[in-house]
Amino acid sequence: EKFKPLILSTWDHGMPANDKAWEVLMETGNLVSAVEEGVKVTELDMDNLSVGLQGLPDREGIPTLDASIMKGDGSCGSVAFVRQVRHPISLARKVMEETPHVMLAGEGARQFAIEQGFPMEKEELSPKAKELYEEWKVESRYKPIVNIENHDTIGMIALGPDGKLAGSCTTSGLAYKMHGRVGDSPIIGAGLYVDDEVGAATATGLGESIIRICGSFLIVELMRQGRTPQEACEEAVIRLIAKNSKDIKDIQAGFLAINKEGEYGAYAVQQGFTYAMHHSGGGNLLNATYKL
Ligand code: SD4
Repeated sequence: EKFKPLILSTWDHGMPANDKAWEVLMETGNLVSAVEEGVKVTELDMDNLSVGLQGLPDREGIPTLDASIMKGDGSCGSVAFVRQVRHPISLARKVMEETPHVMLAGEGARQFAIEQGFPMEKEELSPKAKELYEEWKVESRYKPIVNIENHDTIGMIALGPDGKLAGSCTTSGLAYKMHGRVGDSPIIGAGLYVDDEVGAATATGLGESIIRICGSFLIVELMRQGRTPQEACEEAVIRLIAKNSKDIKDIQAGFLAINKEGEYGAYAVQQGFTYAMHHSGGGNLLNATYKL
């Protein structure tokens, strides 16, 4: 099956995000704006506890955000460990378009946001995040758990009508992470990679396990060598399991890929990874196949 244009996003919240991205693509023809506006829907979704400032905080009770955006010509931008910014994906786009750099982190990213006129939000937990954080503090034990709220990053990849590609990825990262921890989502090649010559890939799940294998770059390179998107995602999961074998029962990670012909694939370590697809026939939610 091939679709062009085609948009894929991680998890159930990918549905409304894809709807928005599709609308922007149809109205403006701008693929980067489509993937930015699409995931901004999730950054504002108060029910999502893994994306945006409403997400679960780090151990100190502070929400810190990671995001990246990339075009198939190699342009990219990202922000990591940024505070008080409602739309880190838009800040990542500013890094891509307005600076000579690819990545800004922490206080420097926040200063750049102020300079660019982004409003600074109060550093307050959302009611739901506050409640869960207070519960967590009782034992303060950090253990990644498969497929619950702390795995809900949105990664979006899109193929435009002209065969060009773009992607975006945004997250509040793992719940109760150490202060300063950065995941895969803002790391170009880990959480997101896009190359117009080949295709695009994005990741969700335990960032450490994804960074270890340069997951999204790996998938694009496998597709370059002739694998289908599905085969490339499966190979990446096998590699991820091999490099993270000791704790694998507690790890979830999932990948999405599109090639420039409009074929797509999805695969996860464990059961439960859903993803949203949108093409000219409309949108639907699918269950990824999995290895364990
Ligand atoms: C991270 N990959 O920071 C992100 C978390 C995630 O769905 O995907 N949640 O490790």
